[in-house]
Amino acid sequence: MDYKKILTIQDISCVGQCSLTVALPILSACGLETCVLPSAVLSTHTAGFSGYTFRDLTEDMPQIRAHWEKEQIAFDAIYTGYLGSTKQIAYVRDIFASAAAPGCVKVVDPAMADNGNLYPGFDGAFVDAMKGLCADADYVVPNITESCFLTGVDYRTEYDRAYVDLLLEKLTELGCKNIILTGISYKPGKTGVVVLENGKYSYYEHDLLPNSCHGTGDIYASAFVGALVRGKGAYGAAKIAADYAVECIKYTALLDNHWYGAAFEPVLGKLIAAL
Ligand code: PXL
Repeated sequence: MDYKKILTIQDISCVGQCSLTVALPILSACGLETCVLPSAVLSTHTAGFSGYTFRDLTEDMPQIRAHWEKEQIAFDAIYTGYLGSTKQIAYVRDIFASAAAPGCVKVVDPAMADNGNLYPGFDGAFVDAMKGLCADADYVVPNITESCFLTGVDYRTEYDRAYVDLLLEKLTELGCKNIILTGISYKPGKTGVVVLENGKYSYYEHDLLPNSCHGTGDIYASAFVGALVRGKGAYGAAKIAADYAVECIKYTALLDNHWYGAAFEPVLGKLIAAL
C-alpha cells in the first residue's frame, strides 16, 4: 500500500483561497495524509484586501518540532509555502532536519513575490534566509519574480531562453537541486512551466488565459507536490499541475466578481482523475 504522510507549512489565510486552505484539500484529494503547520493566521491574504489581521506563529514552531521529535513523528514529504517571519525560516530548516522520514521529499515554494514585487511585509533579510531554505530542498517552485529576488538577476517581462537559462544557472549556484519555474512564456498567448531535473531542461507549454487569478501559484505548487509524491515524476507532476491550474482559472472566469482567488474545488475531480 502506498499511503504517504506529508507535512505542509504555510499560513492560514482564513478567507482568500490560498496557502493552507488550498494545500490541505488538494493534497488530501491526491490521496495523501496531510499534516499541517500554520506559519501565521491572517484574516485574509494580503493581495487586494486592506486591514487584514496577522498572527505570527513563529514562537510555536520549536515546541511543535520538539513534540514531534519526542513522539518520533516523521514525514514522507515536507512542502513549505508562505512563511510568517525571517526567524521562522530557521525553525523550518530545523524541522527539515529532524522530521524527515528516510527518503523524505522536500519541496519549497519560496512564496514571497509576484509581478516584480515582494509581497507586503517581506524584505531583503527574508529573501536571504529563503535562499538557505531553497538550498535544503529537493525541489523548488519559484515564479520569475521570486527567482530574480533569490538570484539578483533583473526582473523582466519580456525575455528569451537565454534569460531563463541564466535564472536556472544562478538558482543552481544557490544550491537548488531540481527547479520548477512557473509562468514562463516564450510566445504570445502561451505560457508554461520549465522543469530542470538533474540538470535536464524540459518545458510544458499551455494556453495563457486572459483572466489571471490570485492564488494560482499555491494551487499549482500543491497539485505539483501531490502528483510528485504520488510518483508521477517531476515533469509528469508539473504537467498535471499545469492542466489542473488551467481548469481552475477557466472555471473562475465563469463566475461573477470572484477576484480574490481561483475556484479550485469544483474541478478537483479532474485532478484526481489525472492521478
Ligand atoms: O498566494 C500566496 C500568498 C499566501 N499567503 C498570503 C498571501 C499570499 C499572496 O499574496 O498574502 C497571506
